[in-house]
Amino acid sequence: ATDFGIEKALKELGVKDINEGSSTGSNNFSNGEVIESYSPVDGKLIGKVKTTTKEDYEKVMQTATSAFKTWKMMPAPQRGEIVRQFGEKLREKKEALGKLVSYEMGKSYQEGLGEVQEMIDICDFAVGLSRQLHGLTMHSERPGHRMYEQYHPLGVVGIISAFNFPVAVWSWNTALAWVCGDVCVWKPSEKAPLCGIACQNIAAEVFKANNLPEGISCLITGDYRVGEMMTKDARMSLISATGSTRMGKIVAQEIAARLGRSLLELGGNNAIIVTPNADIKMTIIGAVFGAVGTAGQRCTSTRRLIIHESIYDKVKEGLITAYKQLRIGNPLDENNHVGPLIDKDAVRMYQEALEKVVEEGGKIIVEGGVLSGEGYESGCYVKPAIAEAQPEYEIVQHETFAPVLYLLKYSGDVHSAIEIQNGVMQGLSSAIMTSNLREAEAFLSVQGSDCGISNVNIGTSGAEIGGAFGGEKDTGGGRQSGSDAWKVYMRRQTNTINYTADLPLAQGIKFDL
Ligand code: UN1
Repeated sequence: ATDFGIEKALKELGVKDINEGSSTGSNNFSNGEVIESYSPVDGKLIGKVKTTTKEDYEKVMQTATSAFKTWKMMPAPQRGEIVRQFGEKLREKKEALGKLVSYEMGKSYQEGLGEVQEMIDICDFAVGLSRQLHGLTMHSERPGHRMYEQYHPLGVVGIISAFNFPVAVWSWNTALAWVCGDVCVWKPSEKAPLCGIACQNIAAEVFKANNLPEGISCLITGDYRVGEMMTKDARMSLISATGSTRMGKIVAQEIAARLGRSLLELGGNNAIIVTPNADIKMTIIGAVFGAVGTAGQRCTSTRRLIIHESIYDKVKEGLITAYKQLRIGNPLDENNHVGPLIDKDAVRMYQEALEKVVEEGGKIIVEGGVLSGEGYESGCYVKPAIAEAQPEYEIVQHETFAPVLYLLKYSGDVHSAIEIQNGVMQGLSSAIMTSNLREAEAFLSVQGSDCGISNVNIGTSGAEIGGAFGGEKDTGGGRQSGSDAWKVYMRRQTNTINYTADLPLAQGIKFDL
């Protein structure tokens, strides 16, 4: 049996001989308990990593704060040049890193490559941005005065990321933060620590080649206890956290208690509205990729299909046929569409969701189940399932991080569908399938979708890095990646300069001495 080039990739990324949890890059401060990283692909142990203790954390923060002193003084376009080099390194390591992502996290190799491509793209974006960290110039109400604003580096940015995008989410934050002049301390998911080490190694190489302190990028490892060291630490100027709503609520409160700044990108409960004017073929492809891609473990995964009654049966039949063609198995084998879930806990939550929907009165139309036998030894492979349900079911209101799709029927016009779509606590991604202009525009209008991402004739997942990524309500309100998301990584300063010999006061206030 082939190992799909895994050994070679691990070696290339410097994560081959990680035992008893040694390296977190050359910037290695982790001396705590050992966490083991098992691959959901074949159940094998990939490596052991030590977690960060309180003392280790202090050292990391000293390294980071001292690196900030150097880094913030470098002109932004020069910082952009470093990020350009980092992007080049990622191009060299794309196959290896894509493979590690696939092996440690379980998404398909194609999607692993796609994730590294998102890293490369955000680097390109950040390089351009490094010459465009613009502020505005305003007209002062006072004669002989000039008023403008500028953006300064913020400080240490803490990044807490989830297992499902174990490398890309870090890069969206870090590439922007770096050109903005910040240094980063990253806590990758304890479920994918080797991806973190691989990225740190790549970044360290670039900093070293440029005689810059590696503390510009720091890695810490562990679970929520390490996360708590970050959230409670006033030296963390910003914490960007991606993960569950449950985690986000805890993190947000801890940061708010010290009036810190947070950027949250949390759960979704994403829906596609399928109107009578939808292109059915396109709908099926978009819905199936959205629901089963990454085994339903994207925060943008399609969870709900809101289908008009007039085409309901047609869409349902199309989905059943498509699901029959899905090949589930080793994600490194490019013949397979669906890989494993991240671990057995995830499998249990998937099973519970299927039980719950039936309990609530739903009807399973594509049977789920856990796969066993040859190729499925890890116990993490499950069959993507579809259930017919009602919008108000508790389980439908809830984000289950697995390939479970709920079909909901609507009657009436597009506004009834929008009401169902908005009738959940989450507000990340949404889509409508229609070739009718009125329906499409209504969906995007003020009466339309309440999500951070709203698409027409595209599924809910697979957003490009150029747009701002994130959503409203329980999704946390933060925006990462493109557009002007960079502003949260900087501090804004308003400057007013008086170039006359008089001192007129604003608002025309008289104050004569
Ligand atoms: C996530 O699942 O945390 O839009 C991010 C997408 C990807 C990012 C998902 N570009 O599906």
